[in-house]
Amino acid sequence: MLKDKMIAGINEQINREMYSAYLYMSMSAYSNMIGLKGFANWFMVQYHEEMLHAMKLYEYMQRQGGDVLLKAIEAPPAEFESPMDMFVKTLAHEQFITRSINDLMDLAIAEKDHASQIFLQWYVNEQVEEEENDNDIILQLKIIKDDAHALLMLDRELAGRMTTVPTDFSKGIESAMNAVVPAP
Ligand code: OFO
Repeated sequence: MLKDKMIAGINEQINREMYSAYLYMSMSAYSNMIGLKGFANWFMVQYHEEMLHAMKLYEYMQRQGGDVLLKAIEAPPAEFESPMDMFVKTLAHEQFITRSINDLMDLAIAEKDHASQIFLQWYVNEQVEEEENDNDIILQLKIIKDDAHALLMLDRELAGRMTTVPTDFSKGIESAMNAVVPAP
């Protein structure tokens, strides 16, 4: 059973994860538009990761008897200055999401909501990985600077990122996770 404050917080987090998906979908479209198909792939894989984040919250809420209340998703920016601009904005957004997850965890602790604390632990770990991935790519882009050849090499590398999360949630998260074939 979830308390009202936790229901409100999870509904807000569902919206933030959906915005994250929307933001990375927009960055994917922009990357395609400027000819960086590897970057476009990386952001589209990230879109799928964010949809999983939203769907896990959606399912947890329903399993706990809370009312899912979907809110309008804000429009993300459609244009960016450069690959570096996209990743700096991605990192800033992920740091915002980390703070949001930490606030939810603080609430779960204050409310003595043990089930939500265990559930949110997955997101706490996930945010460490998300920020690390963005920081790694920002460091590479700093080395690349204005070297077009090096940028295309990175683009080729990012083209290899595979979607390793489920994309069909019709039978629930667990069944979707079991259906995913692990990357070789
Ligand atoms: Fe990118 O971690 Fe969810 O939002």
